[in-house]
Amino acid sequence: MRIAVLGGDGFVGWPTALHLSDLGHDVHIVDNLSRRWIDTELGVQSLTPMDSIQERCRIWHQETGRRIHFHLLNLATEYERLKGWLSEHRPDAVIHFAEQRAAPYSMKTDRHKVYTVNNNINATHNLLAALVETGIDAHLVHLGTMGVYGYSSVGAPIPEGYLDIRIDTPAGPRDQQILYPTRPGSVYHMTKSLDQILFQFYAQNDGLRITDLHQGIVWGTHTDQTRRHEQLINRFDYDGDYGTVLNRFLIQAAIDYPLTVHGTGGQTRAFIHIQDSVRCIELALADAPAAGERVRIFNQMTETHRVRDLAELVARLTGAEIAWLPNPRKEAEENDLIVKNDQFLALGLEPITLAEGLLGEVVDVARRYAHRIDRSRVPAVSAWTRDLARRVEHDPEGKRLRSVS
Ligand code: USQ
Repeated sequence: MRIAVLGGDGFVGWPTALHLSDLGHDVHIVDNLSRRWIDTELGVQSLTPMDSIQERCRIWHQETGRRIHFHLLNLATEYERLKGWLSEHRPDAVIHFAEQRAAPYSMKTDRHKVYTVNNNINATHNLLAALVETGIDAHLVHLGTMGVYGYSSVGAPIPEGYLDIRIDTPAGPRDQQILYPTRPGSVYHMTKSLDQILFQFYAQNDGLRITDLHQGIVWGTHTDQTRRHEQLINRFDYDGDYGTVLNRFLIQAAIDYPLTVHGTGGQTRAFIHIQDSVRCIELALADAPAAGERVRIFNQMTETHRVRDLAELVARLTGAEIAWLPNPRKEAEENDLIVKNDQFLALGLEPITLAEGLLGEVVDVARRYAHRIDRSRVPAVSAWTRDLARRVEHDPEGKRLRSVS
């Protein structure tokens, strides 16, 4: 298949492009390199040294003989170019990762909120409108998030996208399936919730064939393909905006930094290893809905964990200390989470669950590149509200205290 990977320079996009190219697909990365610009804005860099996208593609060709093509294009602002690109390349499938993906970044300031909404919603809508206009019958696979469901403890398992409901009508009770009501916890998660409505409309109105993957928190760094050459290494974020919880704990353990648990650590979240993430995309691609069918939704996760249990596990394995910090986010202190993921299991996914070996691998990567870490960028300081901002802990290491004692 000819596959366009929109956002193929990012944390999940890059290993996905490699995985699909390895399977023999003709892969085209379309990316505006915004993630690299955001690193520059924030004054941070990936823990792992990342080459330019052109260099990464050159190394892949050198190692495998396969070509991955790179196209510099901004989906959100260059609508006509996007349409022209689609007409020229006519992909069989489009994988859409091209959105700003960090909740803390989306909550930093009003400017970051506006950027995240403009970028994410325009990118998605431009793509949908362009697919209709060019008449390209590509299967669109979108990287959504488990966060659209929200984290209130409902007690019942979260279904894959649709909720069975019964409504009372004058003719008696009627059963229906509706999109699971969204309850986003950040502006970023809100954009993914809005995406769902855009997808619903275009599937129903224009028969676009769409799969939406509600992904959990990705952990790990290497996949089978990124291991093949040092310059194919994946990006790895550790900073307070882009680093995600388990990877942050592992890096913090590697550099002898206290594990930064927000609040009581009673937040339960869904997780998936990066290797399973790319495998799920392969499985979803092979299982496209037909034109006229509703959007197919998968829960792309393999297990759930409570944040404090993860911190305690990492502390036990590495001897790290835990810092219990005021939570910069407005979120439930404690929640339960039961999630259905039957569809991927039925398609043959064999989940990689949290194992000491894989956790150790991340700690090893972090130790190897520890010299690249700026400790002052580790604290999560983006607060969800002004009140919370006053309580944010800027110095979980207690460095200031130590320096005067
Ligand atoms: N947390 C800590 N300490 C930290 C960092 C985070 O306790 O140092 C807590 C947060 O308060 C939150 C939980 O860990 O309760 C998860 O935070 P996260 O940063 O790992 O994940 P999140 O902001 O939800 O976003 C990440 C990705 C996003 C993806 C989402 C999947 O950045 O792109 O959509 O995970 S999910 O969480 O299932 O919605």
